[in-house]
Amino acid sequence: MAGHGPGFTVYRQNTILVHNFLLPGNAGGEAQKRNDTMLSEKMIEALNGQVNKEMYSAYLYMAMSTHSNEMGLKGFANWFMVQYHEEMFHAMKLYEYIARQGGLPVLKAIEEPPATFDSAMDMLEKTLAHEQFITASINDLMEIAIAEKDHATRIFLQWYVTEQVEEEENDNDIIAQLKLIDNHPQGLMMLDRDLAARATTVPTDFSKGIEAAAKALA
Ligand code: OFO
Repeated sequence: MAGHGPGFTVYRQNTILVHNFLLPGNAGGEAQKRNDTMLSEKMIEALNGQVNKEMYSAYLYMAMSTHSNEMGLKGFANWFMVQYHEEMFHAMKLYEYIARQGGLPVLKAIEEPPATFDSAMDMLEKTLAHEQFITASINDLMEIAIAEKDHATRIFLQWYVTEQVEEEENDNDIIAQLKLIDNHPQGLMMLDRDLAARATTVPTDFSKGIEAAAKALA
């Protein structure tokens, strides 16, 4: 009978739990910090901000993939779509870390990326500039973790510090090749063929969590 017995109690608890997660009034501020979390309020907010930046990165590279296809550069389109998957993985790793540490992941609006670009060089230069921005943001997160003696987060962020070196190196390599090509269509087509070979190496199914997804790939 509704309203009586253990079933009702469980239903009520679930309802309250769902409401705590979904009501807009609880979407930020104090609600981000649970009593049992190892993370400070400031750390949770900064990590949540990074989730948003990584999601924007994915969105930006998806836009560049779309534009590459429009330009007939299928290899560039592939390279950027692989990059999209990398960024989703970066975002999900952060999301899961916040939750595992007892924080509340808070999803904010993702900014609209540009829809068109002047050239392949324009896309790569904007990619590099964006990655430099992300590197600075990761460094800021690291500074917070160090200042707060949050060693778990400091060690977690180390992965991102290393990853950013690789991200910027990849972009610089392609920019160097584009400079050598100097707008010659034949060279551009050869580079496009090379970029078509890039394959996704990160997990793309996060339904069972990052660790399970990584194991499934191994
Ligand atoms: Fe997540 O490294 Fe690019 O943005």
